Amino acid sequence: MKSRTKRLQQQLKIFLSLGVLVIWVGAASGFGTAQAAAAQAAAAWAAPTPASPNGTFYYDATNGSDSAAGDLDHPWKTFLRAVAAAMPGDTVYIRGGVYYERLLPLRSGTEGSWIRFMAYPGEEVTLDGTTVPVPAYYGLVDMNFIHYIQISGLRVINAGFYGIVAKNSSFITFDHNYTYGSYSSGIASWNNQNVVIDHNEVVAACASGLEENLTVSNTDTFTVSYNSVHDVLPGTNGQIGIAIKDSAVHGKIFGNLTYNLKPVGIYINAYASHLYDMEMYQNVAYNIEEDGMGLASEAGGLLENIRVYNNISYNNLTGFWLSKCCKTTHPFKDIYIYNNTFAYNGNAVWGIGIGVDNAELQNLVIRNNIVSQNVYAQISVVPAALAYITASNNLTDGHRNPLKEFYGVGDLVNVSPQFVNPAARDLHLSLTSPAIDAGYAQGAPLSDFDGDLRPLDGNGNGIPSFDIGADEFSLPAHRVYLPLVRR
Ligand SMILES: [Ca+2]
Ligand SMILES: [Ca+2]
Repeated sequence: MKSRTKRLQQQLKIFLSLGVLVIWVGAASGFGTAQAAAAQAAAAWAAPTPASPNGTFYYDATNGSDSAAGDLDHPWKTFLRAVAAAMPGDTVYIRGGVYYERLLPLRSGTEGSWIRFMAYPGEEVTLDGTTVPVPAYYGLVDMNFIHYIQISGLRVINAGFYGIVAKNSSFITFDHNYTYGSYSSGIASWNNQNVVIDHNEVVAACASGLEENLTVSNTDTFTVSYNSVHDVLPGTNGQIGIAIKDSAVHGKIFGNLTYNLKPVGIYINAYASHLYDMEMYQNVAYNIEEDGMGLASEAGGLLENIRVYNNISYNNLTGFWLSKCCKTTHPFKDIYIYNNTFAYNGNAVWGIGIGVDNAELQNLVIRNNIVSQNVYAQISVVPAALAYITASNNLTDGHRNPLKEFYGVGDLVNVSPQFVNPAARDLHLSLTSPAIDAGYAQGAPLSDFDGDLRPLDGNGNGIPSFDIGADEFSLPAHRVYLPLVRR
């Protein structure tokens, strides 16, 4: 907290030197007042702003003027001005430059007429929070009870709390944004519906340790896709990479990359609520000091119907951890772990591919996974959990001790998966891998980590069969002699 206070003092100092305090007196004084300031500003500008037809574009630039026309040749200066003017269907293009201002969308779009705040194509737009006070649990980019909004292509750095956040909102898209050095989450969704968080990069977030780098809490129907969440601000511990938590329901988490973090790469945690219907696939976690990926019910909520497939987790302490943290009850129901590759996890003395530490289970299925060369054990299960697990057709490699290892029905035991280049962590299958065509068909995913369709005939016997692991091997393209067509 000491450094935080110091930083705020520093912020205030720079802030005063810029002589822009007038606008922000309200914002600095407490919760919600920034929104009020925006509303006030909107009211002040209401008279000269005609209702705009859908598709009208406004431009905003650091060298603009709020009394200009707001078009490409006469851009406005502040977000406040653009926010006040933007009507459903409008796009606010923000020109390249550095902005020391919060972006607080004020008006909702409508279905089919979203309001979009976007970086002007090809230009670098930075919102720098260094001198901008943000109240605790608010964002540098923040919307509350707002609907049909897209925030796209912005760089949001040094935010005093969240970088980009939506609360109590619906139909919100955050895409192609970059956040760096936020005090708490880089991107967060709280109490929303229909949220898309796609192709963002969240770097060095959660300097404070509060919340997670990318947080989705109490959100109904969402996609978290192709985000890259990585690294810790020097001198801090950072936090979990991607957390889906509380009563999050109907979610898809796919194509994300998490690395160089401390607690967990991707974490689905019911906490005290009923969290259900999640699909988690084609994600990668590596260089995480604790769990690459994990499930939890930290305060007794039911974690239900979680489908985990085609993920790759390596060079972490554990590949995938089913946690019994943190209270006496932590119920899991209908958890499906199919066709993942968990390899090379562990430090000098300990590390597990799949760890089932939670015995409060109804129906856990572990099938078609490659679990290879993890330091302490490949698949390890606490004895009380054994009765609730269906397991088969996994390939485990590098057994340490029979007492530590769990075996499913028909598992390939202690054989090498023959990865293409394990030293470089290319964990695709090579031509002679025993994982090829050795998977269990029922319930297996119909595509693989790369998006290749499954099942393919990988051994040349003419029968398409599912492989074990995240990769479905395709035979090298046969030389195909096309008939010569003469015209
Ligand atoms: Ca196959
Ligand atoms: Ca493949």
